[in-house]
Formats: sequence, C-alpha cells, structure tokens
Amino acid sequence: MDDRPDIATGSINVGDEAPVEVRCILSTGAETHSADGDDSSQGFGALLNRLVDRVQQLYLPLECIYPWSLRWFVPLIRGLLTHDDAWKMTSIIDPTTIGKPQPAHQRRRHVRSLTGYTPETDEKGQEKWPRGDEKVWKDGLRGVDKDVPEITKSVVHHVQTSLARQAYNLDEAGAYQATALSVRDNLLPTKRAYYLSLEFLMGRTLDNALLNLGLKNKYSDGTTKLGFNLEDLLEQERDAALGNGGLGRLAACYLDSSASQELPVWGYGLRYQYGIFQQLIGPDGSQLEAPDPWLQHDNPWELPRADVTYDVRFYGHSERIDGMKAVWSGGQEVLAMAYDVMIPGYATKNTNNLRLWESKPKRGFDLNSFNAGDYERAVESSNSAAAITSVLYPNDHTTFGKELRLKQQYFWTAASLNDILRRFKNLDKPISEFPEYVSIQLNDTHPTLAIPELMRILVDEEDVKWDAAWDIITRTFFFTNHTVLPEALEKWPVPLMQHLMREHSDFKSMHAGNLTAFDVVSIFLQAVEKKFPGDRERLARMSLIEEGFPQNVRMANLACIGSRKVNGVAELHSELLKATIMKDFVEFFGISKFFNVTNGITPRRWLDQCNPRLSQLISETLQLPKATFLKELSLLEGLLKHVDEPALIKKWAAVKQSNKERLAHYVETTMGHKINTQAMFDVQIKRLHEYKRQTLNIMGVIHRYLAIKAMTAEERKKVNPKVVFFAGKAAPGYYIAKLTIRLIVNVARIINEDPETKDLLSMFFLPDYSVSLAEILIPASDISQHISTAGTEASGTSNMKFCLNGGLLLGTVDGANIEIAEEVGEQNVFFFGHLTPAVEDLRYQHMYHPVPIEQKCPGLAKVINEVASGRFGDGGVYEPLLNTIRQNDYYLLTEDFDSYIQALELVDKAYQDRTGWIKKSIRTTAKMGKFSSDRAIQDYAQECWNIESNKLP
Ligand code: NBG
Repeated sequence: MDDRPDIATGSINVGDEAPVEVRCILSTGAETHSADGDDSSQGFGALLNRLVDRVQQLYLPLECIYPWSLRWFVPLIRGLLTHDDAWKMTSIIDPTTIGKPQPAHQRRRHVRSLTGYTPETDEKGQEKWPRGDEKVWKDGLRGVDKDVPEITKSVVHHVQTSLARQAYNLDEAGAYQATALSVRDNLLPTKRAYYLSLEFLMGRTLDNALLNLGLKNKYSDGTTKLGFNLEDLLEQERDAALGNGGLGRLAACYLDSSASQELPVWGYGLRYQYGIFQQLIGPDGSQLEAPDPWLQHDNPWELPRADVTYDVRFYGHSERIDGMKAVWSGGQEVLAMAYDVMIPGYATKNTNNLRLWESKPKRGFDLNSFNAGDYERAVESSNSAAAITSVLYPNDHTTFGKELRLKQQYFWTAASLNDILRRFKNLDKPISEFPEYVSIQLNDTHPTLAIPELMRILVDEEDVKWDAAWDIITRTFFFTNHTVLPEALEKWPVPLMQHLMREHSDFKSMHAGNLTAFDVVSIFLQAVEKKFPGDRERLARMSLIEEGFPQNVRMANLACIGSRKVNGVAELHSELLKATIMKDFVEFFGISKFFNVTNGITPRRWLDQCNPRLSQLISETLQLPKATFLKELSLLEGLLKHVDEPALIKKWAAVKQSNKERLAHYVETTMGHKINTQAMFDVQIKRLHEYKRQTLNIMGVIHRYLAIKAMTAEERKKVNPKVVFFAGKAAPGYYIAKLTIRLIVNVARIINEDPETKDLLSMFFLPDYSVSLAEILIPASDISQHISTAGTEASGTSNMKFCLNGGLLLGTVDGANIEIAEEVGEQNVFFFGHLTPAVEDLRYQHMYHPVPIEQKCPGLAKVINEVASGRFGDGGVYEPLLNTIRQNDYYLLTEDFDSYIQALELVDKAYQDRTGWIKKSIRTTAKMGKFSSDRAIQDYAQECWNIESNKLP
C-alpha cells in the first residue's frame, strides 16, 4: 500500500433512503488503507475486520444489507470518528469537491431495480462489484441456500406450504413450481411489518443493549479498569418515557421480541420532547406534575436522520381536478424528520429499527415579519410546527377533542405512510402488490387516520381506482384493541377533522365523480343496509359517524372496517370485544375477522435484566445457559422437577430476600424510611384509574389497620407483618384518580408513624413510577394486586412480570389473570370477586334498586366513615371519592370488598408457611412460558403479517 491517504468514494444508503454521495479518506497514522481496495494484503484484511467489527459494535446487521445499500456506512464513520482513537479518520468529506461535478468513474448511477439500484458497469459493459469483496458480500447475503440439505428442505417446505401437496401426489410440474419458489426466496426482498404506536415506553437502553449483545461482563470489567462502576453508569440514563402505561410498554416488549427473533418489524412513533410528566407529591399529599425533559442531554441511542424528511400538510383547501383526484394545498406545511433508534435483538446480530418523527418548521421563520420587526409573528409558525411533537398526552378521556392531539396523530401517520410507501417503491412492484410486502399493525385506534390517509395517497397520488385502493387498504392494516371501556374509545368531532384535514373530511354522501377517502362511510353503510335491510338502529350503531352536536367520528369503527383482522389482548377481552363493541361487526363480517393475541412480556428485560440473580439460579437449576431459556421461555417448566428440593427452596428464598433489600434500600435512600424486609411485600403498580381499583386496596389497608388497632398485644403477635407499596400516575385531568393518590399518601403518613402498628403494617406511595422503578419493585414482590372490576382490564400485562419473577398474584377473574391461573393452577393464585357476566346486572341493581352501603357492606362502610371523619386528615377533601362508592358504585367495590378481605386473609395464611409459599413461587415462575412476548409476536407474524424470520448465520 502506498502512504497516500486513500479516498473511499461511494453512495451511502443508510436504511434504504435516497443515496448520498460521499468521499472519505481513511488513515491510521502512517499506515493508510483503501476502503475499496481489492488486494488482500494484511492492511486491507485488517481494514475489513475493523469495518466488520465496527458494524457489529454498532449492532448493525451486515447480513441484511444489499451490496448496493451501505446501510452501515454513516454510523460506521461516526463510530470511527467519535469512539476510536487508534483508528483516526482524517476527513470524511473533501470540502473542495462539494457542489462540483465529480469525475465519471466516481459517480454512481442509480437505476431502479428489484432491490432499489442496479450495479454500475465498466467500459466493457461488465458489471462492477460496487464495493468490497464480492465473495464476502455474497456469502453474507441472507437466505442464499448453499448446502444441499438447506436446498432440499426449502423445496419440500414449498411443496408442503405453497402448493399444499405431498410426496405422493407431486408431479414434475409441481416439483418445478416448488423448486422455482425456493430459488425465488433467494431473490425476493422480504415482507416487512410496521408497528404503529403513539407510545413506546422503552425505559433505559444501556443495560438492555449490553445484555442483548452479551457484553455486560466485559463492559463491567472495562469500566472498572477506567475507574467507574458500570451499575452507577447505568443509573445515569434517563428513562425514555414515551408512553403512559401498558399499551406503550407492550409496544417496547414487541420490538425486543421482533428483533430477537429476527423478524422484520419496524416501529413508528413520535419523538416527544417531553415524555410522560414527572410526578411529584406535594405537601398535602397530592400529585403534582412537572415536565419530563428527557432530551436535556444528548440521547446516544438515536440517530438523527436529516436526510429522511417528509412534508405534512394541515388545514388549507382541497380541489377535485377530474372528478376523482383531489389536490390539497395551502394551509400549514410542516416537516417530519426521522430519528432512528436501534433495537438490538437478544443473542443475534439482528437489529431492528424504531423510527420516531419530530416536527419541524418547513421554513425557518417568516422573514418578512422579521424584517418588519415583528419578531413574535416571525417565529409563530415555527413554534406551532415544533409544538406538534412537543409533548406526550397523558392518557385521559379529556384528550379527545384536543386539536393538537389530532394533529399529532395525522402528522405521525402521514409521515410513516410516506416512508413506507417510498420503501415499497424501491422494489419497483405494482402498487396492487403493496399488501404482499407491507403489513401495518394499528396499536389501538390512535393510528387509525392511516386508513383514510393511505386511501388519499392511493387515489389522489397513485391513480388507483377507489375500489382497488380499498382492497389494498383492507389487506394491509390490522387492528389491536386495548380496551372495551366505552369512555376510552376514541371519537373525534367532525368539525375539528374538517378544519384540520381538508382532504379527509368531506363527509358529504357519495355521488358519482365526487368520492373522498371518507366516502367509505356511505359505501360501507350501503353494504350493511343490503345485508340487514331496514335495520336502522344497526346502521346507526355501525356508522363511522355518531350523530349529535357535534357529530363525532368513531375511530374504533373505522379501524375495524379498514383492517383485515381485529384482535383483543387476552382471551376474555377478545371474547368481550366480539360480544360488545364489535358485536354488529362480527355479524356483518363473520367471526374469522376477529381473534385473540394474549399479550406478552420480554423475559430479557423482565427476568434477566431486572432480576439477574434469579435468572442465574434458574440457569444453574436447569443446567441451561441463560440464552436458551430466555429465548424459549417454556423451558422454565423444567423447574417443576426441582420444586421440592430444599437447596433450591433456600436459594430461591435468598434471591427474593436480596431483591426485597434492594427495594428497601431504594426507599430508604429516596424517601428516608427504613423498611422491615422480613415482612411480606405487597405491591400494586399501575396507572391510577377507578376501574383498576386502587381504592379497593387502600380501603383494605385501612381495614387492616383498624383491625390491628383493635387487637390485644397477644393477638398482634399472630399478625403477618406486611409492607404495602403503591406506585402509578394519574392523568392530570382525572380528579378522582388524583384524590385516590392523596388518600394513599395521607393514610401512609398516619400508619407509618403509629408506634402501635408500624412494625406490622406500613405503606408507601413511591412517586414517579417508571419502567426503571418497576424493575426494582417487581422482583421484590411477594404478592401483587390486579384487582380490576371483572371485565374492565383488557389484559393487565404487569401481572405476567410479577409472576415471572416468582411473585404470587391476588386478583379478580379478569384480563390475563385468568390465563395465568390456567397455567399455574388455581391453587397458586388468590382469586376473589364477582365474575364478568354478573357485572351488568349488579350495575343495574345499583342504579335502580340501590341499597345503603351500611346494609350492603358494613365492613367497607366503617372504613369510609373513618376516612370521612377526618382520621387521615380533612375528611371533607375525600368526599367526592367516597361518594363514588356510596352512590352508584359503578366499579362495584361494595360488591367485592368482603371477598377481597377474605382473599387477603388467605394470602396471610399461605405466607405463614414459608416453604409452601416458596414452592408456589417456583411453580408460578415455571409456568410463565406462554407469556413471553416472543410467543405473542409469533402469533402476530403468523396470523396477521405473514412474515418470517430472517435467520442470520
Ligand atoms: C391497556 C389495558 C391493559 C393492557 C394494555 C396493553 C390501554 C388503552 N389499554 O389492560 O388497559 O394490558 O393496554 O394491552 O392503555
């Protein structure tokens, strides 16, 4: 090699975006290597290794790159520049060449082809390999069947699955088909699924990334050598709290499972400047909210993609030009800019992507106003553009009708669809094949505007006929519902939509030559009318428009009719979905459109990361490497064989004890309270909501307190000491939920200070609940509470996390509790309360034949009277909360309180037999295999998306 700096030129194509020409000079001190050299000298080999190393360090998948798409190049250069002193890059772009035409041999010619771009040819017309060693690239290409067994397996697979035939009836024509299909697999780009979620509650990344890459120990050693403790460094990271609760955390678990199983799934969301608010507790015990400036410091986990931007339009006007197509113009145009967050799979080189959009002003500011000295006006439009992604809305029914929230939804779906469409177009396939390459999962109704938006794009921009466009839509989208609570179903006022999205909101009934995306309303209703002639009530129920002043668009109805399949998130919930809010749709479309995917959790974060000692103990007991059962969670069942072994019982108890001490340490350092770690730890952590019934829990604690107070000293000796933990945020506008927090905090203040009882009962409300706090609380719990009114909690996914960590479950027969009990056996859970079918009738009785609470439930009445009398601070403050129970009692506390107290007694009794308890704990963990999000994501991949793993060697 000569000692001139070599210049590497080429097109950089990160992801599969429009290519950018780049020239770079690479050198290491005196030694210099050419990135596109073709000799196999040591220098070049070393370079290649460095490149591959760097790619791997950045966990970018070499194998899934087409040679024409140097996805890794930019991060690679960034990596070399910023992290590696020994490997110095003298320059990345030669500034003197910017803007000048480049010599022909350096310019890449990009022509559309199947994979996006065709190779360049040399003077003789021979194809030039664009970069690097052709063999290395080709070996690395995904899915190239090299060995005979692989090939035969693939052909037989096609005989069986594509042709549905067998060896007995396969003729030559069939064999040809199967062989051709097998060969085609090596040529075709794979289908991708897109998970559209307005929330991704990722938590921290560093620990998770180290575990997934298998590098935690090495980094721990490394940082120690540098004088830092890795655990302390992990604490430096702020949670990415871009979600409210279960729905957002589920999305994060699904990304982990997709990446870990090498499934091509991308997430699309919003990059909120401020995530879910920070919760503080004021002097009077109330929740106070502060902004969560999580981006205050640089976020190392995201790659800003200034090269990936789209225009999104709001307001303005729309004109039809030829009866079909419309041109939408004027109004406000903002820019959506992508930020990519890499999602490393566990024990695989595969990395998926989460693309988050940020809104930016399209033009800096209004220069005319600026020049005229009107500075406020000059920045007005840029401020309003930036506001779109400024804040995550706390989950709250009052968000419906908020213009900014609707703007967020449209901004996000429009940008994501543009991106998906552009990627599809690189394949050069006819648009009718869109659903063969793209599946889009709608995580709740929030992204439903993607349906009319894709219609608009197809009809107005892609010249697709209306019927054909609708056919594409209904083969592309899939919809997951996360709640059947009527008040939580999204509805948007028609006038607001009309104002914001001109092109989508022409709700006039259809007449020839004036079709709009929302004419789906009338076309759909015509079909319903045909099937159920004269059934006007049915038509009114199924319409996308709810009549009233103003009219509202029912997003769940739109999501349902625009999707190929609709699912609930646990067995009971999916059944309820079909029986209640989707009943008419089941009768219209047929049952096969509706199905269930019980939620899941990633065992990487929710076992190995949050409870490394338990994960280690399981590994030793099963004599399996962690990676084996963390990827195949049903292997935990192997623990059952060992459940009676005293050594395991002892070690299991020791792990729980150390986790309890870790939590106690957290409480001591953050709140200044010492905790008795020998006591039973009882945990309820979730968003504050009446249906989740934190109120039932706090009433139960007060009941226990009063009971202990009434005991003799002798009786108190028999009491099972207990520490109760609460954590969770209430939506700022949810008055009753906030009042519940205030009551919990004030009751805690009294009982924690009561010398008579404090050793037997104490209680803590841990402020600012987050993923990271859950990671401390969950492994420490002996028992956790999931006590919603039957039929209201769709799944309640944290129940799975507790059980995986050997915490037992106290709950109602609701959501995924039911399936957990099916798995672990009813003798290992504590169930109480009325069942779902009884709820409607009970509510009817409460409404029309109310019985005073003193008569109905004296135990609860006593507790309520104590609160009202001011035992825990000004009783008057809590009247509105107490009245929700005294009057009407929609969430049925008076119906379930007695059986709840009985269940708590059973828990106490069971806990006194510590060995028996630990055995229940081991059995519970052992049966959690079903609840891995790997299983759930496979359900989606097979039932909906029709995608397969891109197995990497
Ligand atoms: C929540 C349900 C939970 C469920 C999660 C995830 C919403 C709208 N729904 O029961 O209340 O576990 O979704 O599916 O956040």
